[in-house]
Amino acid sequence: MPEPTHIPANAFIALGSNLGDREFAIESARTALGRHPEIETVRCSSLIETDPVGPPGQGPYLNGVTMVRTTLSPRALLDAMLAIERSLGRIREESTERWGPRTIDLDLVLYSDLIIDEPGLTIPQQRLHERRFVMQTLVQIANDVLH
Ligand code: PH2
Ligand code: MG
Ligand code: MG
Repeated sequence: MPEPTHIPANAFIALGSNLGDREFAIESARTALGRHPEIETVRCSSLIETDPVGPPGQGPYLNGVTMVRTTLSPRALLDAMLAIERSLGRIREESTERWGPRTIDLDLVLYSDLIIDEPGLTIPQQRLHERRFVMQTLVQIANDVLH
């Protein structure tokens, strides 16, 4: 039996890339999200170039945020996002370094007004308000959301 369908929820997904064709990676991830039968794209921010936060010696990121409406649970949405990262060639070991460079990164930053703190799943995203590289594009499409 598939997981039961949930009441539709709004969620915000942050996308980032600083390796290879960054724009292609992010646009491909957005396309894959929208193609998922239980995910509907509501709004997309622009993509902006941001200075890397993390270890030195890595290139600038391209960052953006997508708002979706989904009947997936937070955990099932996260699993779908990780599957998209893998399908786009992200190798988790490409950087054993924390906050090292990555071909594509999808982070679940907000899911409805839920607060979740489980292994691998923290919503709202940790220190979201401090991450300018997320906030700068989140505010473009989340004008009615309070964190
Ligand atoms: N993601 C990180 C670490 N550092 N820096 C920028 N500018 N943009 C990111 O998306 C980013 C980062 C961890 O995922
Ligand atoms: Mg990230
Ligand atoms: Mg991530």
